[in-house]
Formats: sequence, structure tokens, C-alpha cells
Amino acid sequence: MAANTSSQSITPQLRQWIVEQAQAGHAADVVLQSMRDAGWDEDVAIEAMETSLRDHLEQAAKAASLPPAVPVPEPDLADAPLYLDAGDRRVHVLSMQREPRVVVFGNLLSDEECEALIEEARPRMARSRTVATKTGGEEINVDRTSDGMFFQRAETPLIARIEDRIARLLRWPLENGEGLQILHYGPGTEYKPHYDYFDPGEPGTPTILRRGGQRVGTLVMYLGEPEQGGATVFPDIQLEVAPKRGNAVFFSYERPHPSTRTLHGGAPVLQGEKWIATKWLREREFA
Ligand code: PD2
Ligand code: ZN
Repeated sequence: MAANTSSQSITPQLRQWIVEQAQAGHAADVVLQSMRDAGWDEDVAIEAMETSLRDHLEQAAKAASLPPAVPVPEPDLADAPLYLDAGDRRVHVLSMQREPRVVVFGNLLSDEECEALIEEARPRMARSRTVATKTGGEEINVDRTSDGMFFQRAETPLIARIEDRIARLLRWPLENGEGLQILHYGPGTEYKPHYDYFDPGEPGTPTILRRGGQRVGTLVMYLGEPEQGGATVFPDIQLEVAPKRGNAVFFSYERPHPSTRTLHGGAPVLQGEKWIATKWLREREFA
């Protein structure tokens, strides 16, 4: 960091050296004295310290800043209702919390609807794929050992009816929903904890977002209950939701960031079989 007395210009190397001194815990007056000892003019040294540290702090704050929050789906829980009118069905509110927003519903689906969804999906089940944010395509994921398939939106009258119900319940446009996904877990299979939003830092994410924008909410509906295990778990808030047939868990995330504390997974099924239908909701029309 010896001063070039002819020009005394503030080089990137000098700026980096100043930041490193501050990071190492050296006081400003000590750093200034070392610069003077090395031949730096005092005014230039002070200016170099001020600008280098200010710019460094600004960059660090930017790097740590959160992506902006966007509107999310949300059931109308303003008056602490026990039941919600979802159009063709009276849905039960079994539990709710605000931060993060997690709501457990009962009676969202009838036993007959659960059975029919399983039977419509069964012939098309294959090892689950997840969206590959590295490429924007799809991939087999070792973190998800279930079998799965996607329905088209409104693919059958039953699915159209359930999608209408969900749109009413969560007050979110039908068109913003992805097609219903059916997942089947046998004993020993699980879905390791993950976030449902697409990681903004991954190279394939911009391609994925062109269709409908980010995911902003998830509704996991339980179609078939195992005898043991298979809860939907939220490790950050130490919540476990029992996979009871006809019930569902809903959660939303207003920014694609772990600060939403919406990390969640499907705990291993210990005995029996678990079937779910997942509805992921996007910011905009998913066409
Ligand atoms: O099966 C589940 O409980 C589960 C857990 C985590 C489902 C999903 N994620 C999902 O479909 O996103
Ligand atoms: Zn998930």
C-alpha cells in the first residue's frame, strides 16, 4: 500500500486494503496513521477511507436486501371464522397462524372426491420430477421419492369443480393456478424439506418465471392417509400437519426468500400409503 507520491490516486488495490483493515478490526485512526507512514497525503488518505468503506457497506446492504414482496393468495380469516364458504362446500378452519401464514383446512374434499382423484391419477403415475432451476426443464430428484403426475387445469369435471373451490377459498384467480399434481408415497418414501418458490439465484429460473411468474402459495390436499408417518413438516416453525384425508394445509410466501420460513417437507411414510394433491399458485396467469 505504499503511496505513489507523484499521483496519489485511489486505486482498487488501496480500496480493498482499506476494507480488509476495517474487517480485521483495526480502528480508523490506526489505519490512517499507517497510510501516512507509507507516504499518503492525509487528505487523500481520509477521502480514500471514507469512500472505500461507504461503497463497501452499500454493496453489502444491497447483497443482503430482500427481493420485493408481492400480493399472495389468502383465505378470508379476518373475523376468525370456524367455516369458510368455498362456493359448493363449507370448509372448516382447523388451525391458522400468521407469520408465516399457514392454515389447516378440514372438509375441503369429500371421501368420494379423494377416491376419484386417486383413481383418475393412478394409471398415469410415474416417478416424480421436479422443476430443474439449473436448466428450466424437469428432472428426477433424489429428494423426492414419491410417484406423481400432473393434470391439466380443468382436465375433468371433478378437477374443474375442485379448482373453482380452491379459487374461492384462497381468493386467487383460477388462471394463476398450475395444474393439480397428484403424489403417491409408499412406506419409506418422503419429500425432503424445500421451498416451493423458484430460487432467483438459479440460472433456469428466469425461463420458468416467464410462464406465470413466481409461485406465491401452496395448497397440499390429503387424499389418502397412511397409518403412520407422512406429516407435512415445517422445520423453521416446528409444525407438523397430520395427513388426514379430506384435509389440506395452505401456506403462502410473499417473496422468494428463506426469511418467509416456509421451508417444508413430507416426512417419511412409516406405514401405509399417502396420497396428496398439490395446487401451486403463481403471481400471474399460468397459461
Ligand atoms: O407431501 C407433502 O406433505 C409435501 C411436502 C412438501 C408436499 C409438498 N411439499 C409439495 O407438493 O410441494
Ligand atoms: Zn413443497
